[in-house]
Amino acid sequence: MHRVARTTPVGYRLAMHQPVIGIPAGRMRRNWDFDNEVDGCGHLYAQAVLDAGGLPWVMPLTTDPAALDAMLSRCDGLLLTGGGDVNPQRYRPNLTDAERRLAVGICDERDEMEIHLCRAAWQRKLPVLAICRGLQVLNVALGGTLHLHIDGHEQPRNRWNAHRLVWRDRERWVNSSHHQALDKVAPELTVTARADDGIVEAAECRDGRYCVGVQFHPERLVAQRPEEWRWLFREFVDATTRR
Ligand SMILES: [Mn+2]
Repeated sequence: MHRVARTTPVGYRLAMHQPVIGIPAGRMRRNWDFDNEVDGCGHLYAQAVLDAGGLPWVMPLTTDPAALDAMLSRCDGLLLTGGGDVNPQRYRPNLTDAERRLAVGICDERDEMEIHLCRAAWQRKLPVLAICRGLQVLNVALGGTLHLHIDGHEQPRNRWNAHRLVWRDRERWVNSSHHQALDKVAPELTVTARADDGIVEAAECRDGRYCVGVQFHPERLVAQRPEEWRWLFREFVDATTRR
């Protein structure tokens, strides 16, 4: 795989062997084509991958393991995006009704797809960047659990400076659009950033491969403050070219 030059125009970069970054879609549930629902991902995720020199590929929802393995075999990296809650039955077997009511926006099909992709990517040592729900899915897929609800991290507006954290030896300000967070951290992951209240904001693998999860939304931060946040998607896309 070629290393992608940063200063060349997008058209030139598209002509080269760009690393393909698989982005599992969410179900949008727009009923504009009778029962033919729409699968998609937020524009800023794809834009951030393009900006970093990767070729984003939105993977439509399916739970067929053979299809998922075939899709993943075409990917150089996997980007897991934000969305609704993981069905808590996946990590908490004796769920009460009150606990069940805390979950928002469950899509079992998407859980199934993304958990399968996480485990398959892990086996293949495929680079993974997991954002918000993506970090939560990754943690559950690798054996961790989640807090069903936390206070103070669901900002009504898309503020770039909702709260601070220290990550990669620097103080940074991040946005915050989540009402769940990592509880028991999966054995393969280690916490690398927490908010001041102790909530896990970043977790990464222990063994040197590229597997990074963040609880905030860098795709929005890249759009708002590119000079501060471009490095993260570039680091991810660069890791896919080193395998
Ligand atoms: Mn937060």
